[in-house]
Amino acid sequence: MRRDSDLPVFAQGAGRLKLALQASLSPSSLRCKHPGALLDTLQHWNDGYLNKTAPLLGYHRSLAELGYASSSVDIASAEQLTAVAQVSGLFSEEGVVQLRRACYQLEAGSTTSDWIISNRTRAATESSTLLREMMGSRAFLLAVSRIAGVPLVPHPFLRACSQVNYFYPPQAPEAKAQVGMWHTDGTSFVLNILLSAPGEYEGGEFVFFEGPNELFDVNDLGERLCTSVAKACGDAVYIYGSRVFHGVRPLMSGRRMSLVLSFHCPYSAADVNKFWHLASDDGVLRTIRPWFQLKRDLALPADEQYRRLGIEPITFADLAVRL
Ligand SMILES: O=C(O)CCC(=O)C(=O)O
Ligand SMILES: [Fe+2]
Repeated sequence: MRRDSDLPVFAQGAGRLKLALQASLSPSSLRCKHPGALLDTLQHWNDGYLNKTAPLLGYHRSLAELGYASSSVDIASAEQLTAVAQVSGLFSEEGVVQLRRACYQLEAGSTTSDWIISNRTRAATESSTLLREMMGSRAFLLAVSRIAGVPLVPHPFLRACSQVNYFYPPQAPEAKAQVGMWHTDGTSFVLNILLSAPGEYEGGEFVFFEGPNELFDVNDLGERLCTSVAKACGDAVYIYGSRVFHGVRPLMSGRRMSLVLSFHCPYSAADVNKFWHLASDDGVLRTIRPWFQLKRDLALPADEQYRRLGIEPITFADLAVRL
């Protein structure tokens, strides 16, 4: 019988500080290296990999419906911003096939750690032509922006922007199960794309807390514990990651693969990423320079951010087509 507290909660406060210091001491050669072009399928992105019709949103809650009175970005209200949405049919069949291929190939560059997600390949856009071009595609960004409720660009913090997660059951009797601990993300606009089919694994449910962060108590989740119904390969769960506690249950068998993409709203310099969140992953020293670069990138005008991507700006008017 599973209990609500089966999943551990990721370290908060002083515990996270400790992780940051530990991460600072681990030699960088053992940590995630740039995996290199061998991991690249060299497949180009094609907007035909998106479905022609708008994706279907199943379960949908705004930040206001989740219990937040205000939004953390000045340009949108808590009513406008999506907190959680189940998304199906975003990609065409061929799109799912290509995404799966690209993410399988990136597994050779994955590393295992005791961080929130045990086994993953970070900065996936750096190693995959397909993912890099997809994140730069206006059609893709527009589709995600409509789900989110605000115009988006890829998150400028490269290592936080794209990640492929690989979950397996424990490989030996004593081994720890790979899980996604209960956590909130360092970024706010997050698309979690499931790239395994239902028959390929057991367990591994994406769970989330249907309430504001301040009510989250792992020992008393009650009615607010929700399990995502995203099941088919290519389905996704969009979340306002910094304000929705979520996690992935341990696997009983098989393999579960997911692609997690983070975005930023370029019309607001507000960003919830915390130095200590990033440093708990990478170590303090390795976080300092990218941190200051992030602050500079966030301060750029929206038009400039879109110009750098080489696409026409996505405006609030473009979002008017409601899904
Ligand atoms: O694998 C998933 O579906 C979600 C993982 C997650 O929450 C994360 O990478 O932050
Ligand atoms: Fe997450």
